[in-house]
Amino acid sequence: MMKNILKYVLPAFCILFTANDADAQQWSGPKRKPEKPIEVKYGSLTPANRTDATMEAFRNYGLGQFIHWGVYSLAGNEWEGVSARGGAAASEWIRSWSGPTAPKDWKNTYDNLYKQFNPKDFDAKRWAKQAKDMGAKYVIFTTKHHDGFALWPTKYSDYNISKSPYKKDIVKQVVDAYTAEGIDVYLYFSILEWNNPNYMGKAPQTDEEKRKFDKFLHYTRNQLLEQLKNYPQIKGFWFDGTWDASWKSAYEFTYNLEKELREKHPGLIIGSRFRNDEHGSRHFDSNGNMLGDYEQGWERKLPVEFEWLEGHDWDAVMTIPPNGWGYMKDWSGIYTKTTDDLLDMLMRSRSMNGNFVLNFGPDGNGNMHPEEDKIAKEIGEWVKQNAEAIYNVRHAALTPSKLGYFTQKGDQLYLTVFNRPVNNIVRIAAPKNAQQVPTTAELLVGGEKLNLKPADIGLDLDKNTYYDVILPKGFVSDRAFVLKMKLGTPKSKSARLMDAKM
Ligand code: FHN
Repeated sequence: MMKNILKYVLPAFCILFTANDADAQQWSGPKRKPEKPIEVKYGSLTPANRTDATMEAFRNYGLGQFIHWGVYSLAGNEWEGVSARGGAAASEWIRSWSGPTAPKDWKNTYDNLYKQFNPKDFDAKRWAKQAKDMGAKYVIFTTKHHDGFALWPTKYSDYNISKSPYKKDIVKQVVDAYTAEGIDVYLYFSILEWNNPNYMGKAPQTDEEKRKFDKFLHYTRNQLLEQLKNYPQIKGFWFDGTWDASWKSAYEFTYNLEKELREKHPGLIIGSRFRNDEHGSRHFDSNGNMLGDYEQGWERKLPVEFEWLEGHDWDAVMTIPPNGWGYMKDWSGIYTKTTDDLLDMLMRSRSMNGNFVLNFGPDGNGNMHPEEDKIAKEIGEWVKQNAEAIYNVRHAALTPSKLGYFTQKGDQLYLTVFNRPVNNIVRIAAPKNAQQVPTTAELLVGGEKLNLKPADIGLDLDKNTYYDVILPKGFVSDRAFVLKMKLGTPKSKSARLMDAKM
């Protein structure tokens, strides 16, 4: 048994996790910086914190939707009643299913599945309407995942939607429907392709390997230019599968490709996952400068400290199940995030200037999982009521609250309370030297004015002053609620208290 786990199951997980392990440290603390600057020729192509309208819009999105859809959705993480759990790293990775539970000749079965791809219920307008009702301002859509199956009729590979019974261009329908709803579209594009004979994980060594990989690079370039031409409304690309040594070795090509894409499509947004510098540094070049327009490594994780972000734009992409981006028929026996969990993550992201992107994995017919439908509806109801605290807001320079998350717009301060105090007094801490402190408070929903009073609790060595907002008697809320406060100059300095003598 153990032998089988080592032989079959571990490699599948290792592909997914070692790939990301090397970069993992980037996302859980301050960024690494060399002691002395290093010469970097293939570094960032755009200024830090772009100020153009497209990037400003990105900053203000707040909430996004990710959709993983493809041939893997037909399987739903199982095949003929046998679950792929434990045998494949994630539902959209089911092609790499291995070990004792894997069906016989599985890869071959998978590679022929597209011949059954005929999603009878697919209606991009319905998805777009749902996303709009949820409050999403942008969508990231998988045009091609690691299996290489293209959901648009690409001229550069036969493994594409036009060869399936469905035939029609799915990417076009998604781009058009979401754009019509006022939702910006970003195309997810996996560089890595499992069944492309010209793709390889290792850096090409021999002339033959170099020739093949070069072909692959040009194929990738062609597909990207094709997407820009076919779908000129898109705002950006969301790249994935860029961690292999082969892609990393092509830093000159990828540098020029990024330049070309940007020239062809002014304003295009590309995250930090696309390419690396000549020293192999991904996301950030060897001097710690970001490679791309925003941090693209917050995948199923969120920053703990605002300072870790060093002022970069960023988004976090999140699954509802623990992992698994493509459709999973069976959600039993695993913890799936609740609406409250997700709203907490949304507001945590917003409090640190990030966007929160929630993933959906429709089934092979084009229907969302019923639980996803429910969550989207619940999120939408909450977001609609509390929109002011979510969109067009920035990080507030106040002492972080254990009760929830601050966001700010001009002199309006919002505290989204997730942990309601038992005494109904929401205590807000402002640094003693703060130029702006809360002066009035109300409930965002309903606008009821609340009593706000300074609370000079006189704790020695304390760097804060406090403001207590009293919740009305009988106030009930079955989800997080937002306090809206007006910021103004502090009315009086708190009395200088005598230091304790010990
Ligand atoms: O391997 C993929 C995975 O299947 C999924 O697409 C996620 C989404 O961010 N990206 C990769 C893992 O980092």
